[in-house]
Amino acid sequence: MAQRYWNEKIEKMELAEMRKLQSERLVAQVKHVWDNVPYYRKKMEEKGVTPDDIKSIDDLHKLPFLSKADLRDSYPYGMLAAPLSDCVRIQSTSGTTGKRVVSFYTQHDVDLWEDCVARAITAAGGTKEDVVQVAYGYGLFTGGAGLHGGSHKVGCLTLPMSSGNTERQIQFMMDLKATILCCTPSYAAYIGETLQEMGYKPEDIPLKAGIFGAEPWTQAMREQIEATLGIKAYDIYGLTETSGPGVAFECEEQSGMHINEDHFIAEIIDPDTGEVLPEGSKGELVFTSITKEAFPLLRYRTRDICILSRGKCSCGRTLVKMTKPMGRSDDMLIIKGVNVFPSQIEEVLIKDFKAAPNYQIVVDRVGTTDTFEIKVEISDDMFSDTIKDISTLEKKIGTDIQQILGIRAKISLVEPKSIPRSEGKAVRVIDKRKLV
Ligand code: DLL
Repeated sequence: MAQRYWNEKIEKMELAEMRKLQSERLVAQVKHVWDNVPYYRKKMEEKGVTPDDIKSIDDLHKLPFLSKADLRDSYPYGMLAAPLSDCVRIQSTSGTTGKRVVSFYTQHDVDLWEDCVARAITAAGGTKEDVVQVAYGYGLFTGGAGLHGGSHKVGCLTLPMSSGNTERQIQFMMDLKATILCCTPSYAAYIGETLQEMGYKPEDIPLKAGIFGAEPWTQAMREQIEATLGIKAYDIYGLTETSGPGVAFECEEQSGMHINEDHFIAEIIDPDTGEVLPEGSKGELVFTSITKEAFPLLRYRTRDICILSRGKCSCGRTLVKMTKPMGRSDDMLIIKGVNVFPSQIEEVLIKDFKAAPNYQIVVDRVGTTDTFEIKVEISDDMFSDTIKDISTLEKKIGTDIQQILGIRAKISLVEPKSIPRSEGKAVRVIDKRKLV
């Protein structure tokens, strides 16, 4: 098999050399943040740490954590570490209100991001001979922009399809002989189903590989996608806060994702105590960006639960591997690829009902498609037995939710007192999907 490295020197670097590189970059990055981000400097001062205390990666644990709450507090420019005039791009998380995260990039940051994605595309077998169909959403979401940039960097012919319009996707895939498909795993499965319905067999399709991420997916789902599309399906991980996709990527061994450690230092912590856990422990993933100029988050708590391992990989890479995320240490759900916080739904319900109602979010997966239902209890004074009133209200809530989240939910108004009460925390979410 052809060599599948984009940057062989880095991807196969010995651990001691990598730690040296990380240490040098960390020391410089801490100074850069201290000098340019008063918000983080204050956090360091509160902890009694100065850049002089950070001499190598062994001192990383001394630095304070950052969380989504910090990003909200400092929105929009408080974490910016470069002059705005040096920034060339912003990207953002999904959702139109509430917990939006805005990430800034200088041209250097865009380049390093695209470089990380180029490694992922190369590991999936991509070369300049390939035609890459990017069916992640374009726009503020990092999926489209990230895979697009990486594909250009490798020199692939890039089809900037964005998501949706599945028949047109298939038409282009066949006409322009796309060999690599990039989208969420649920959209890949849907494209597969549509192809089958149109009478195509896996061998009729030009695809050879897929690069899928942005949401949890199981091994069973991988096998199904691989069978219906006749491809090898590779996982890719990332988050807006750390650039986007490409923080970690799968190689041909398909047993976890290699983290681009020359750009991101990964730690696993106990989500309750913040204590750093030894390699092999299951805990919350924390990233420190050591090369970014504009938005260099130090010790950022991702809330994703996973395990890191440094076992030998048959691909030859020495980069540490993370398992697929096994869950979250907060209440964020990913439904149809969109990040959803129950509090965003509650806000709409409060607005539409003028009072906090009892509600329950029920998420399931039928085949490979997520289903999303919100059961809302009508209060006694609102109770209406005319079906027309009920369906008007359901429609209004549905439209408002879609405006906020960007995805549609089935709204079911249910009778007063029919949602089970809890003596402790209310059970707001019932997630029936088996994602790990
Ligand atoms: O989802 C970036 C991305 C785009 C990754 C395209 C891969 C491909 P956010 O919208 O900020 O960024 O969501 C980040 O999505 O903290 C995880 O919980 C989840 N996530 C991302 N990749 C995976 C994956 C993009 N491969 C959040 N498996 C992260 C499971 C994933 N969950």
